[in-house]
Amino acid sequence: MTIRLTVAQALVRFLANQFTERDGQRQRLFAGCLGIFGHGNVAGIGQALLEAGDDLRYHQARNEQAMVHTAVGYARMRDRLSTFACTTSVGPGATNLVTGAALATINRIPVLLLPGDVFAGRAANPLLQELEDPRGFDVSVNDCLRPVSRYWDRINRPEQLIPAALAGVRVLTDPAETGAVTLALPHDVQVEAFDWPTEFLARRVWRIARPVPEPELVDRASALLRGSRRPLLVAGGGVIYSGATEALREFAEATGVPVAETQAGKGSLPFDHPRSVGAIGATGTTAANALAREADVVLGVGTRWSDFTTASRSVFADPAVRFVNLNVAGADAYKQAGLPLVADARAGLSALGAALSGWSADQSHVDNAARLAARWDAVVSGAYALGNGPLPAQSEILGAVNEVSGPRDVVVCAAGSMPGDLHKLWRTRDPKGYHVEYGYSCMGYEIAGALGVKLAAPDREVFAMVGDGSYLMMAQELVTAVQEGVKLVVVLVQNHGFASIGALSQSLGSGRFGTAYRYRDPATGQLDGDLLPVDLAANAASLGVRVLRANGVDEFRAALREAVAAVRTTLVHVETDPSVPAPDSGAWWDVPVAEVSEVDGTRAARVEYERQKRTQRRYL
Ligand SMILES: Cc1ncc(C[n+]2csc(CCOP(=O)(O)OP(=O)(O)O)c2C)c(N)n1
Ligand SMILES: [Mg+2]
Repeated sequence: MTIRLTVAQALVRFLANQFTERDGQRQRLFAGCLGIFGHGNVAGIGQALLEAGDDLRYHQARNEQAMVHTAVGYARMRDRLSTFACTTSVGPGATNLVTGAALATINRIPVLLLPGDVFAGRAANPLLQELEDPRGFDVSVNDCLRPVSRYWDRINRPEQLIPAALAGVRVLTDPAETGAVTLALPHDVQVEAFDWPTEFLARRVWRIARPVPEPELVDRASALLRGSRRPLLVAGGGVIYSGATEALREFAEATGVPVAETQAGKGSLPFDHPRSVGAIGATGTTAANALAREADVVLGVGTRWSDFTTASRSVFADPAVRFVNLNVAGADAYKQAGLPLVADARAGLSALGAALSGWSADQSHVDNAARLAARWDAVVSGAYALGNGPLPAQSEILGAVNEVSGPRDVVVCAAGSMPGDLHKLWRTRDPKGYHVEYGYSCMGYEIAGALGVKLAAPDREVFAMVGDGSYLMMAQELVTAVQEGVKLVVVLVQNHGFASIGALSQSLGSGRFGTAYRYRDPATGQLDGDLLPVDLAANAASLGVRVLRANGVDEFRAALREAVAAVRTTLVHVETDPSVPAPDSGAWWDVPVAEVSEVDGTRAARVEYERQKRTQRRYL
């Protein structure tokens, strides 16, 4: 049996019929298709979406990069079991996807990208917006998407769609391989008709695997832990995506091993769980980092050991430290010369828990961890209530959001000084309550990503935490939120520039050069004049959202309550003092400093850099 459809119609029908299943729960793989139309997709995928209607609902975005962020926000919130497809025109619409694709792939979040591509038939090339590479007409700007995609293909003939679509969905639904998948669609091929086998378009259910670890390696891991005196568990995003938070809690309660969390893993345990020691690494707590420094065996679960997590390979300081890595991706499981348990986090934790039955960590170690965690908790309380004036410190704003938000609500952030402050200070009460994109830390993810989070979890309040820099880079999806009737609470923290990079610059001896939003001063020739008169609150209001301006923490808290009570997207604008950092945890981050310089500050920073550099290890 065959059915005659265009390539675009067949693809849309195929996408509408893909499902995932895990633990007996089945859902559509594609909740819909985000898109912006141009000549490269309007008559192909656009026409097919028109015919498909609610079988694959179309959502109009404002910017192609932003729509990938929205898809990522959605897919992460749905633990990677469901996502969006993203359709673009040819040329600039397609290359706008590159940043979003990199973000998806680095964070291991599934997103399907469908950029239009140049004529496969080449009847009238160069097409408007075609690169026209003189070395060969088979190259187009879509080749930029190859290194940032986990599967990339170009559909030059209709029948190629069958193996390409199946391969693409396999990658999207493979927890170890997932990321951005790109199917580039030449716009003449999109509208070509073909007789498709109906089996290709029939409902297909992709079972999300929970691979189990090798029993022999579980025994070896268990022996390592049984012999440890100061074990530490580091929970990464894999714990949450796998739905392993309950298994983790049982493991931690049975063994007493303290649990630290990466950015993506924050929320693996509630902040006040007796075994929780909070964030680890460059933006960690003093508790987790003190335990890391002394740890003899570190059990990493679902973490890819980024530089922030390891404080650039300096925080695990015991020369004899050994790692056990429970990870569904082999490449991560073998890092830090770890004992590799290549397995699903939930399956692996229960296997390891069973092998450790009857064992628990030394009581003195468990008590020490609890004491350190309590000490950090008091530091957080202090940071929430600094009473800084005349402008509040950022930590007070985060404290107010934490207080006003409900336990199941979600905080979303990505770049600037807030992700680090949130990692240290946010009191997470629900596994899905903390959503900081720190794989790519991409300015502009905040609002677009929050839109995806809210689409995935309409029953939760979603707080998008946006710095003025991130806002200026990408705020336009507020219009999409208004259009779709999706309610967000946006907290816009105005500190007149890149406070995070300013502080980094200062610490490296470069005196905040080029990081504030200030006029060029004709006298100095530098960007150190008066503050720019930008009014981002007025800007947000012009996009159709409700705006509340708050001065100080009390007004901010009241405005936030009003925003929570509102039915439509509301932005609360607050100015903060960029000079007050979050409490320090003493961990390092490797940012190389100039080896020779005329600037005193740089030379001093270089001395300190070389000192820190000596604390870096290789873990061989
Ligand atoms: C797309 C992108 N460009 C550049 C950077 C580098 N960067 C990281 S934070 C930052 C400044 C962010 O400014 P803002 O949103 O105002 O937050 P603040 O630092 O003031 O807290 C920059 C430029 C980035 N992360 N993403
Ligand atoms: Mg700023």
